[in-house]
Order: sequence, then C-alpha cells, then structure tokens
Amino acid sequence: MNSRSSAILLAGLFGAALALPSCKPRSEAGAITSDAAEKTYVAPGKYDEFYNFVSGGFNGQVSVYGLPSGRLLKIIPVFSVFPENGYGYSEETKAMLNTSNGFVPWDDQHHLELSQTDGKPDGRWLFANANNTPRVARINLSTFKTEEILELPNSGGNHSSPFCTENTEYIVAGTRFSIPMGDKQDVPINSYKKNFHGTVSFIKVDSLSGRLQLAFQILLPGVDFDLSHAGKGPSKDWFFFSCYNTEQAHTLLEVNASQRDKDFIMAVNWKKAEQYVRDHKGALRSTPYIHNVYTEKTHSATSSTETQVTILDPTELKDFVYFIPCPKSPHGCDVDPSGEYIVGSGKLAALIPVFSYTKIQQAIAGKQFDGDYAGIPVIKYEAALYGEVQKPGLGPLHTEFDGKGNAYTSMFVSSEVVKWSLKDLKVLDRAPTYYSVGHLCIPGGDTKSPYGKYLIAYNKITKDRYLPTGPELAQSAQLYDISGDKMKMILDFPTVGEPHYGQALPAEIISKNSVKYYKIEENGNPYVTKGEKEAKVVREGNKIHVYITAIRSHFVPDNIEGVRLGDEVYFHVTNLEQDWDIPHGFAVKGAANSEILIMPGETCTLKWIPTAIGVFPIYCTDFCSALHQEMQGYVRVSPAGSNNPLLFGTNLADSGAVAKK
Ligand code: K7E
Ligand code: CUA
Repeated sequence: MNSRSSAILLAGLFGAALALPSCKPRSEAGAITSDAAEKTYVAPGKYDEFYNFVSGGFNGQVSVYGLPSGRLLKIIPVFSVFPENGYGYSEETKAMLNTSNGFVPWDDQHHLELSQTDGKPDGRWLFANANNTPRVARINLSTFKTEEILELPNSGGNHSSPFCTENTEYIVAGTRFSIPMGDKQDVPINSYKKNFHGTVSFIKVDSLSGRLQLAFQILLPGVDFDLSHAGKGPSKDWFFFSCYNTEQAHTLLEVNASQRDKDFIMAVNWKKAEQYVRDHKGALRSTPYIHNVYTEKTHSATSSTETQVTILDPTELKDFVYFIPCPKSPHGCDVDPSGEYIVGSGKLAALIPVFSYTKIQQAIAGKQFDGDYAGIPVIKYEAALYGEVQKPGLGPLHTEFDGKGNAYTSMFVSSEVVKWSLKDLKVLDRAPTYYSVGHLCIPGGDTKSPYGKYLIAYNKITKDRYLPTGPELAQSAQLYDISGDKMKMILDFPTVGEPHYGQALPAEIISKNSVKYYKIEENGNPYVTKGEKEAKVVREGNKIHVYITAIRSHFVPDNIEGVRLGDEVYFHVTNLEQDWDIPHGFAVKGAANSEILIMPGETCTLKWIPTAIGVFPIYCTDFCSALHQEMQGYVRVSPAGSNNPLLFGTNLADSGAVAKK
C-alpha cells in the first residue's frame, strides 16, 4: 500500500468514526461506577475542590467549572462580545476587540494556559489563544476579567498557543496557516511553496504586571504549526512545536497534506533566540498590530498600534531551531513533568513516538542529522527517539500526565483515553469516551507537578448522551477518577461552546485572592459619579453625557428631558454599592447594543442614539433587591431643533420638573 492510499484509508476511518459514533454500545450503566455519586457530590453550600477553566472554542469565551461537581460557575468573555454583561458593547470594553482588521467581535478559542512560577500554576493569570484572527489574551484571575489582548502580525491564525515557559517568561503563538507576508502579499495561491511562510512568536510577559509584549518572531518555512509546549526542568530553555503539512499543500489538505510518512516536531532554543535578539541579530520588520489593555484604575480599555517586530531567520542564525521527524501529521506536542520526554501525537499514526530531550541534545552535539528541511537541520528520527507506544488506539491527539509516571492520551477515532507508562511505554488501561475525545485535562497535567486525582475528557460528539435538543447537542465532558490503577468514569456533564483544552488547579490558589467589589474612592473612570449629589446631565454639542448612579433600588437621575433626535446619549452608570455580588444592570428601550452590567464600585457606559421621539423607559436588568422591579425611569426625546431644556432628577415634583443637583 503506498502512502497515498494509506492516507485515504485512514481518512476513511476518521470519516466512518465521525459518521457512526452511535454504532458504539450505549453502555452508560457500565460506564459509571457505583460509587460515582459519592465521589462527585458536592453538597449544597460546599465548594468544589478544583477550578476547571475550559476553552469555549467557537463561542470565543472561557468557561469556568467546579470539579468534581461539573457545575458551571462562570463564562468569562474574551474574544467575543457578550451581551450578558456588555463586554464588547460598552464604551469601556469595545476597545478590547480592536484589531488591524477593525473591530472583530468573535473568535475561535482553543487553548488555555495558567501562569506558572517554577513550573507550577501560581493562580495569577490565565492566557487564551484566538485561532481565527491571531490574538492572545490575558485574564486576571482575581477578577476573572480579560485585561489584555495582543494581536499577532505575520500570522494566518494562532493555534499552537498560548503555552508558557516555566516561569511565564514567555507565552508563544504559532501560525496555523502559512501565508505570504511582508511586501509581497498579493500572490497566486498556487505559488505557496515559493511565497508562503510560517512564524512562531514569543511574547514576553512582564513578571509583575503581566503586560504582554511581542519580543520576537521566528521566520519559518510554509508549513502549518499545530500545538506546542515548553520544556521544563532540564529542558526549560527549549520550546517544542508540532507541525503538519510539510508537503506544503494549499488545497485538499485532507489528502495532499497526508503524503509524507513523517512531519515534524520543531525544537526551539528560546534562550539562544533571546540572546540573538539582545545581540541585534534580528531584522526589524514594519507591520501594524493592535494591543488592547484594560485597567481596573479606570475600568476601561484602550487600544494602541504597535508598528515593528524583530524577526529571527534560522537559515541565517544557526543552532537554535531543529526539526525532529514525527509520524504522521502530529497534533499534540506534550512534555512530561520531568522535562525529559516529548510526546508527539500523530493523528494518522498507529503508534505514539516519545522523544528524549537528552538524546536530542546528544544528536545535536554529534550532528546526527538527516539533511535539512528548507535550510533547518533535521535530526535523525532514531537519534531523538526514546521509544514508541505500540498499538495505543486510533487517532491519538493529546497527552496529559499524572505526576506518577503515567501518561494519558486521547484517541479521537477509537473514542477512548489510553493510559500508558512513561517508563516502559506499555499500555496500562483504556477507558471509553462518549464520543470522539479531543483534549484531556488533569489538574496541573502539563506542569512540573500535576495534582492528579481527576482526568476530564472533552468530547467532540455527544449523540445519544443527553436529551435531544434539535440538530445541535451540547458538547460533553467526562470526568474520570484516576487515583487508582484503573480509570473510572464518575461524571458526565455538558459544556458550552466547543471545549478544546482546559486547565485545572486547586481552588484555594485562586479563591483566596478573589476581588469582591471595587472601592468607589479608587474609581478613576473619567465619567465616574461618586455620589448621588454629583449626578448630572451635560450637553456637549449633540453629545449628551448622563452621569447616573445606581444603588438599591433607584437611579439618580431617573427622569431625563431635553434630549433631541440627532443626539448621541452616553449613559455613564456608576454602581455605588460597596458590597459583594450586587451588580446593577442598565438598559434603554431600542438601544442597538446590549445591556451593561455594572459591578459594585465600577462605572460603565452605554451609548444610545435615539431613533424616534417619545418617552423611553430605562431600567435595571439584574434582580438586585425586593424592589428591583421598581428600579426604572424615563428619558424623553424631543424633535431635532426643539428647545426643551435639559431637565433631570429623581423624585421630582409632578408638574414643572426641576433639575435636582
Ligand atoms: Cu486538538 Cu484546536 Cu487543541 Cu481542539 S485542538 S481537540
Ligand atoms: Cu438594580 Cu435591579
């Protein structure tokens, strides 16, 4: 069988599994162990043991679950607008979604990484990638808010991201799609081999503030970068990236990018790259990209345009980028807790290769190369290989570790999790998933010291698992107890969006730092109203600024007159509450955006352009007190050119409204 027909055969296997997962037995009874309820029951009022942060895939958000209960605790808006709290709609947060392509209100969010200190999660930040319009985000874990989004230039889509080095010196991003870049971008697609390139980006993370800065990019041949992980311990100066399409196909990749028996894992010595940058060995390339930063000081975001990036070319600068052959279109690229073993998961491979960091170093020192690929040395497969896991299952995708010498690999096609030993590469256990598992997550499972205990499988296809909900069903997650020799499925819960990677850590690392409200005296929003006496309405040309306060259970002002058709009205709502979990909402009839949800001590702005004359209700959208339903008011809109004066107040007399200061 030639490689082409084997590729088609394997692609067929994929297709069959996609089409017919329901041909598997529906053995829920056998799938859940009898003590499962006890193991996952978190009594009302009790807290979960772990936070589980899960990527939202095509909803562009991050969701937060408790483990072991599987309870959904929160959705954190990141790359997509979120009408539930006004993220991306309010004047303060709109800037977060600016890119060089303009305002991009959606993305496809695949991978998450918790910030680390000495290879362990430190609970400070959560990083997220955007697969569509290349971006990375930083979420503050004391507020669960997205604080920063950095766009990546010279990239066609950011998939192999945002994995971090052992002390969060860098997070990375690699382009999934190679593209033409620089001054030659309008080229025929079939000139791919000549004109298309890939890059991987190293983004510096400020150790105190978390601020992101694109430190350098490495210019690479036109292949597709898929996943990555940093080395740790002995290998901490290195980063590993999987890539596929070393065939450099630009059409029907299903077949054309499955020709070669091996693609690559790319090993990058980032310490050496850093030195090249310090020695000014990089080339500065001008290219615009947008950097959005949200600050708690003003409760608002600003965008700035960056203009340059340092590019390192590994065909000129030696000894910091190497390719390692890896069978067949590798996807996951995972490094074990010791930092010695690098696991490549070839989606179409019938085995799992495990590479040795020590052997890779010896191969580089001894120049055990198999020529080069586009000018980059290719290490001999056998010289880098520690061993192969034989017959693991079909369609290996991703591997996590339990810190006890075991690895767990997801098998998409055979719908199972396979546990194997790092020591002798023997398969120890298999557990079915329902169905077609993608990523796995063990708390701390990609760090130096995994917490173990649980494994979560995030599955692509749910089919018969839950009550039918029309053509689309929720994705499913399955929780396994991995504390014993055998994996035991103990819970099955639906998720939102499409979960890809997740991260989990003991709850107290985060919960102890959780912010309860913002101090009103520290509110630096330029439109803040620090007390009801300061509430006012100000006209500036056709702009009306409403400085309005909210506290249980009224707005000041709640009657506003003197707005004219053609005006732009800005409701700057300050929530005066100084108490945990008392947000107020704000909405106005006919507004072309969402509500805003204002946290205690915060100011948020809703922009409204009235389109008709009349009296328009405003109200609080969050059931904040027994008299929440009374938390309402009116705005009167008069014809353009009317000379009704600006009047505003709360508890005004019935006739002859008087402005209350
Ligand atoms: Cu396997 Cu985008 Cu990490 Cu999903 S990727 S499964
Ligand atoms: Cu404030 Cu309801």
